[in-house]
Amino acid sequence: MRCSMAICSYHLPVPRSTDDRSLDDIVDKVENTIPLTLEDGLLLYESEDLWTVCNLADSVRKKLHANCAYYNINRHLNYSNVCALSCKFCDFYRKKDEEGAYEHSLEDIENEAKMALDSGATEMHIVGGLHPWLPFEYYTTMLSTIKKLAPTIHIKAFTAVEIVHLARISKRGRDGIAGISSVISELIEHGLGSLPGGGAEVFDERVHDEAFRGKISGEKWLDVHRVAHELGLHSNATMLYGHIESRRDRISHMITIREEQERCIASNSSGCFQAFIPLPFIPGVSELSKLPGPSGIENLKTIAISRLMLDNIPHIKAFWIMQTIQMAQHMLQCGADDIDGTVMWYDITKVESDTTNQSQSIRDLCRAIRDAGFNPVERDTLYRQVERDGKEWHVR
Ligand code: V47
Repeated sequence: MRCSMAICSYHLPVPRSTDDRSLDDIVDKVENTIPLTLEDGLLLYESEDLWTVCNLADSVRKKLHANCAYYNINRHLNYSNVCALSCKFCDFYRKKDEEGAYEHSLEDIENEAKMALDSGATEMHIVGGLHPWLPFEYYTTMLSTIKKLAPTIHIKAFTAVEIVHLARISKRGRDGIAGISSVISELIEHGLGSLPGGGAEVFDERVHDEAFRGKISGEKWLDVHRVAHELGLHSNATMLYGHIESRRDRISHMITIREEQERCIASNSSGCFQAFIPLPFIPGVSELSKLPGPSGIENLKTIAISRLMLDNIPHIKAFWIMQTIQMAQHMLQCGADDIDGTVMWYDITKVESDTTNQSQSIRDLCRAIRDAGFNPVERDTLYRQVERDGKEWHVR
């Protein structure tokens, strides 16, 4: 089958592996596109029939995307690791003047944009810590510098947490919707193209207070994305799992995202959530480093269950940097349809190397996707198919 972004209408019966019939009701619901409940989500997690869970998710994924699996040519940029917050799961942040603390100059950022352009990238994904002293102009100049040098590159930047921080430092007020709207509008004028999904963590108050007190609440995170959608930006949503949250917290988080997307679709906002990205907790040298992080099976289940719970989100991303490329291949067979891109430098987490130099060549990404049994499709940030001739590209 040729790959296209259109939703495919063919129907695959779900193959079953065992005599266990406990998932029958859920299979029925999925086959009849009935949204799953919190209890359904928990039953899927508790089931030992991983094969059925994954196959069910694969059947949904195939209905949406047939045999296509998406990747992009991108460059991640972490402009500073200095952060006013001290989230317990994070081993990226540093305090100002602490060893290893950095902030990139606008010259560095210009060089990054040149390298992105030279590599034929379609996207720069830019996030950083909540820097206590960088002025708002640093962020707007960053965007306009990149846009001037590389107007074709889509800038996906700033988590909802950073947006609230920018509203505060630009004296628009920390909490008001008007301030958030005004800051996003100004960033759009300077070249912002969409919001990444970071900073959502898990929307549970107990977990928030224990592991990332001081960060914006779940409601505030949703407010920022709602405003961005109303202003015409698409965005993503993440979930950081495998630390001190429960499976119930994860399913509630997914249902909250699904409800927000429902509202978004019903209100005819010009932007919506495009992808959901479950992020497995990577202990590193964070304050929670004694925890083991989620197992491979938990990771597979979480991807599959995300696909099943989030029936109104088009894409489920297995972010290869955090999942590893090998697990991302398995995940393509369990509900994921996207593995992110070439990346190049990534500083927030490190799984397989000690350095920020974490990249995959286009050839290796495509090989991994083909090896998993799918057709690699290069997409831009908005999931439009890219036609490429070396560094030159256009969307279909
Ligand atoms: O917000 C921080 C998470 C996020 C750890 O939108 C950690 O396309 C695991 O949001 N272990 C940033 N996760 C990454 C992110 C993202 C990644 C890829 C694609 C997209 C997208 C978004 O990483 C943070 C936080 O939730 N994070 N520390 C950790 N130790």
